[in-house]
Amino acid sequence: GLSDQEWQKVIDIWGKVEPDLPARGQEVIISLFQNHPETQDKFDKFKNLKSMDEMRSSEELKKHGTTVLTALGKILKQKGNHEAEVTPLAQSHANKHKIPIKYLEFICEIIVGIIAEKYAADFGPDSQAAMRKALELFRNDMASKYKDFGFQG
Ligand code: MNH
Repeated sequence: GLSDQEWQKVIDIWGKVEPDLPARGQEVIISLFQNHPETQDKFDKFKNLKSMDEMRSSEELKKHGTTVLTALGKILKQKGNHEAEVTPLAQSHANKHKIPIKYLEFICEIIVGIIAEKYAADFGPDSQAAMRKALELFRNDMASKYKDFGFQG
């Protein structure tokens, strides 16, 4: 798990990101699709978006980015006691959306990269390491639920 200080770093940096969730969420989803095109095929509602222009002007994509980061923020704020949040998310992502754990690794890496780019002054090496640990914990708990549901992930 994470120490109290590590959780505090995670909570602090998330406090900087939170006012900009729609913009950051949009960037995260677009970067996911650009760097890992296979992830876009998982979205019936986004697979038709081809150019960068189409992605940037999709209000639906921006809304989804906000949904994802809002859910992630809620999970991070639980400081590891996130069973109540992670269980339904694992359920939908395993059984309904069929999202491999590998894709969760992709998005977590992109989230860290975008925070590093946009909040460099507030996201030093210690904060970055703490955030990576928190995201790893989230993914591990998702993976363990996937297993319970019999999804190979
Ligand atoms: Mn994801 C829907 C959170 C990563 C594909 N996602 C949702 C919803 C939330 C959510 C909340 C809406 C409620 C639900 O269906 O459970 N998603 C997350 C979080 C992460 C995440 C917190 C990681 C961080 N999701 C991913 C990744 C992919 C993905 C990675 C695919 C590569 N998610 C989906 C799809 C939907 C969805 C597909 C359904 C979208 C729709 O049609 O509305």
